Amino acid sequence: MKFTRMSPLFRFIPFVCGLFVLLAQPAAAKPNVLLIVADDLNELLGAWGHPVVQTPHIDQLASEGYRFRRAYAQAAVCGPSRASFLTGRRPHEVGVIDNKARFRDACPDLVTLPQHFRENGYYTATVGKVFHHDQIFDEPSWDTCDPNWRFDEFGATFGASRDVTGGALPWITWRAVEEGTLWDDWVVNTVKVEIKKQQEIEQPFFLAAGLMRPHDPFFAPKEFFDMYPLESIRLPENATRDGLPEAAFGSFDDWMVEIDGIDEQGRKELLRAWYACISYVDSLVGEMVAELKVANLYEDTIIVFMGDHGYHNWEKGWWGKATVWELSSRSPLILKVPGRRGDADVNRVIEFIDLYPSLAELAGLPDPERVSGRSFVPLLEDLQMGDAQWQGLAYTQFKDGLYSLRTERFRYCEWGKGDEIVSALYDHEVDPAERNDISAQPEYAELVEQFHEQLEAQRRMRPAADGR
Ligand SMILES: [Ca+2]
Repeated sequence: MKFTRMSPLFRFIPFVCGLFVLLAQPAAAKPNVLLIVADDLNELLGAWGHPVVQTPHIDQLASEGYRFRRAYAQAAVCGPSRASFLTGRRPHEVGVIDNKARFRDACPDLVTLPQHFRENGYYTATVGKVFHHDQIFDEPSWDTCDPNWRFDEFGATFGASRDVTGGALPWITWRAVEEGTLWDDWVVNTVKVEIKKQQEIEQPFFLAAGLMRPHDPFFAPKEFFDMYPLESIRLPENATRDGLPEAAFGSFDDWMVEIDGIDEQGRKELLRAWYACISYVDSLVGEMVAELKVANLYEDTIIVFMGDHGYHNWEKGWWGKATVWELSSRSPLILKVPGRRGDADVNRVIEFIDLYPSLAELAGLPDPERVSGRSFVPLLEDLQMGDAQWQGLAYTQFKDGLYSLRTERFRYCEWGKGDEIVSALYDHEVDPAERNDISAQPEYAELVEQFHEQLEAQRRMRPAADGR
């Protein structure tokens, strides 16, 4: 397990910047930051009230921090969501609306969330998938990155498994593997080494850990499958596409045919594997938090635990992400802040891009420049804050064809392009499952027009011409 350092010269620059900042300010202890991003994580968590899935470590962390009940990703797929919340800008603003684009191509000189901490005296390190795949090691962002992570599981020692589409969609495979043989185990072991190292480093740290689960393939150690006997698995209600527009599922026609063909047994096996993957993630979160406590750093560290977008587990007849409904757009966010209350729900609508200015404020850093998110710290100080002080509004998109916005009460969706756009409006006060489209009702015509204009403005966004 080799941890690769950057060149000494490269490390010297932030050190000098950090020294300047330390000299320029009165000495005040800065909190450390541990950012844990789980891939495709949805709300099947004990702390979110799920009756079956066991997540004791995440629940404990949530009980010591804030649970954001309505936090929304700006894109319903990995790369654009991460490029967005790690820069504080919307997908079109950083030129990343699919998993292939790179934000440095459109905005070579922007300052990312970890980079802002680094430029203000923090030591920054990343392990696993935090930025998307080939952007994992974004040089301006990190002092340290281990380059060995790969998006595969070739090292796993396999046990029982099944590809429930018979080879048609190899990603829809579950496996019960031998303990300690997955990449996420490597991520956590590497994070532990980093945490131990912090005891010797004077600077505060910003440490980011990217876990691969519950993302497909649905591999987890056998012990987590054993927690959920197959006969106890119940498929969700609302598991049909009846009455929903085809356009809402984007360009997944081929996948849809195969996914529709999975029988009830296969559906239950996949849901069981999802439960196992989330409980596995929970155990890894527990390991990292425990290591912080052993290192006597827990009390001084802001901990963020989040997904990168949500996921459908058969709801609306879909197994996957990349819709712009509630289930793909919303993802759990837990925030533990030293010296602030715990066991609190934040119920207002926030966007993931709000995280960047919020963490900067909580750490006492200068406000970041050009971010489109806004600090949610005022919400932490007044959990009952009303509409006059906080107008909840969240945008989510998939590529350039699926867009939606969420207010405190409504979700409005547009699918398709130009004259082909299909739209829907859902009232969450009476329709949290988003089944009853009310967009054609005359009393909502004005609202629909307003929401349409807001989505048009989203479509028109582009990166700044100066590359910053
Ligand atoms: Ca993801």
